[in-house]
Amino acid sequence: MDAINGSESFEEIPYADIKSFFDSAPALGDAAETKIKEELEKFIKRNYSPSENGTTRRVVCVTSGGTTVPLEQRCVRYIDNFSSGHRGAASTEYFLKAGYAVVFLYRKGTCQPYCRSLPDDPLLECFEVTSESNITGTLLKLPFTTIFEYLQLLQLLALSMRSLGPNAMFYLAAAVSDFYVPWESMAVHKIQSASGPLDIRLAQVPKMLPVLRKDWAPMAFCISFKLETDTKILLEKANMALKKYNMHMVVANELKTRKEEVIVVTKSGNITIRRDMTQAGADVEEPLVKLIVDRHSAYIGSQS
Ligand code: 9Z3
Repeated sequence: MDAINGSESFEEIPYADIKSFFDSAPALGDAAETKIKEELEKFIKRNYSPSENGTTRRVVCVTSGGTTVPLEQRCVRYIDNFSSGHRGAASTEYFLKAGYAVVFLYRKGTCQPYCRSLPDDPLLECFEVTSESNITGTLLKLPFTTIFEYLQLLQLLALSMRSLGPNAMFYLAAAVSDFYVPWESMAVHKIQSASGPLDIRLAQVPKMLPVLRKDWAPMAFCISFKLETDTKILLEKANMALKKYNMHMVVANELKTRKEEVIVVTKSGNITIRRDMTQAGADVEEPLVKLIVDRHSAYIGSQS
């Protein structure tokens, strides 16, 4: 089997579950969807189309922060997935430095590129960008909150980036909910405490990674992250994700040590990346992004 491309057959993709997830998800809205599509098209054209400015940049979609699962349609309460967004924000800076154009798909209110060391001060929230998206020359920021928004945006993005072939990359550092309350079975109004203890049944979020690889952007270079708190199962789970979802690389990390060390799992072996403890301010993202950029170059070379 080809070590980089991976010519294994995909596991059975749950198309029916995926369709019902998207069909029942609250829509982003026609206006918002059109605006995002236009921005993406402009961004990709500006950075990728050589006729625009003479240079062709690779484009990476970095996802960052955790998704929420609302418990009520008029949401007062929700379940959250842990992620400060530090990994995504830091990695975005290094991808930009390496010459990539970055679409930063991030959870509202989490860590932003070039603002990583700002203190965690609620006052700073007042200065948060309030527009739906935020675009500069080589950085396009798109915010999400819920699992519904995140997956719809990821699909939109993947379909827009499909035309870039192997020059597109997905770096999926966001912490994505595994379980959710389907919209149609969700309480409309605030759940009342007078009714006694609350029983909630959560459905499984259908796995979108195999469909991203197979249908949405089949030529893109795809890196997913695997987070565990039990080190004993971390590598086994990361290996499973690599094979089951046909990822090019899976970055395995443990919650407690995630800022010190990650293990990059590939079909040709594992690579441990550690933060350089002798260097003040060094992080694990710099060597991680360097390795990934090198592997992406090899991948592009193998496709041409
Ligand atoms: C990660 O594993 C990220 O590295 C962290 C980064 C969320 C731990 P921080 O944002 O932390 O710097 O505070 N992200 C992926 C987590 C995830 O939900 N992975 C899924 C899984 O493990 C697969 S897509 O099942």
